[in-house]
Amino acid sequence: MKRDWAAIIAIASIAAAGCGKGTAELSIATVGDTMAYDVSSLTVKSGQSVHLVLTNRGTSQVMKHNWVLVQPGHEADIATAAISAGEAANYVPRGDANVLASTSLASAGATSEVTFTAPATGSYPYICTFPGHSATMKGTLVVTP
Ligand SMILES: [Cu+2]
Repeated sequence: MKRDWAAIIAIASIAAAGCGKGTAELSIATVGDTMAYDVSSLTVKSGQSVHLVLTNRGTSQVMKHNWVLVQPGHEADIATAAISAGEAANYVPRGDANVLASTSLASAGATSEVTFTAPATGSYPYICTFPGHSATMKGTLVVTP
């Protein structure tokens, strides 16, 4: 019986670890009420499951933030498309292939989160697509092999 439990635990451990990469738990926050993230670079492994939590540390009730991972070179066009998408869509152009992952909008003092699979090895920009924020509210997700 003891041996059976050991086998079950071993199998469960392997399942939890997936292909040995596990889930990357990432946290990012706003710098108070400024249009900036507190982290300008995040690193994960390609194919890894990523769980990112965005915390809005601001107090302004009119300024919300999100976290949008985009294909390199598409920061500007996604930011423009986001305005057309509007607040009801969390300022995320749904169905746009250049959006790789996105959280919903986080109001002051709140969090929003997303779980996604890390893309191929490379460097991917992340931006806040709340109107006017993407020029300064940005960073890079580095995906390693
Ligand atoms: Cu923002």
